[in-house]
Amino acid sequence: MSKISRRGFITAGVTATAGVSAVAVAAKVAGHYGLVPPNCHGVYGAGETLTYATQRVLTRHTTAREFPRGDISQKPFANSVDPLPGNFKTLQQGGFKDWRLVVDGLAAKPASFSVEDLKSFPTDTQITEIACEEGWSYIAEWKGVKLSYLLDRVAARPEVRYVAYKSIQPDWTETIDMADASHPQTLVAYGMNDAELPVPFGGPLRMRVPRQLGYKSVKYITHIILADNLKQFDTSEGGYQWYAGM
Ligand SMILES: Nc1nc2c(c(=O)[nH]1)N[C@H]1C(S)=C(S)[C@@H](COP(=O)(O)O)O[C@H]1N2
Ligand SMILES: [Mo]
Repeated sequence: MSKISRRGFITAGVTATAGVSAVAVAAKVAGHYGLVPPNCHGVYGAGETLTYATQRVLTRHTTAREFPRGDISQKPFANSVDPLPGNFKTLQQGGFKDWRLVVDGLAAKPASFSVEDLKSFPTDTQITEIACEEGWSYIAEWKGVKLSYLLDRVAARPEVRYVAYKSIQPDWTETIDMADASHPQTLVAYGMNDAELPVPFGGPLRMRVPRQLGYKSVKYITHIILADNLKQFDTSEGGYQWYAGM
């Protein structure tokens, strides 16, 4: 995510609550079972490990809460974004007809999809809440195609463990593990509240990861990369947690 720094805000709380020694033990156990998130280090890191490991063991198969239509927020709040680059504006003027989502990396059949292509695939909708780490949230209906469908479509190789996705905004790349990438609620969204996804909310395409905090739901996505490790990606998250479960 972009370069805002509030390192340790959440993990400091977790660490304080759990007690440092208990957390350190949990971190050791988590390391043994492959449950250490990739940017974990130090005492804060141990706190993050505890959160991630707990979530992964207890909630791997759970779903984010879905809401009735009447709960959709009347005034959803679009968080501000850095100025969109010139190539975005050119694509926007063309009604996003030339927008492409490339899906490659560890895939037997890498592909490049237009928004129209994505709309021709099986459609999924969900009414979920997006929550920013800064404290606000809103509920909306998102429409799109399941990320898992795209993973199948490009024939993701069995060694894939992480999925990265990049925005046309150069600072915005995020990564998730397969528990979230193949989760039925993780969508590549092109619609919101029965309309095209508006630009302030990430149109024409955004990732929706409703089991994690808002910054994992990257807007204006152009590239999805399937990988077996995270070394080539920035997992510093601008000081926030890599695993932002909610
Ligand atoms: N490309 C891009 N994606 C982004 C952001 C951004 O600035 N640029 N902000 C993130 C953050 S911090 C949050 S909380 C959500 C906000 O989503 P919203 O604008 O629909 O409220 O988008 C996320 N995705
Ligand atoms: Mo956010």
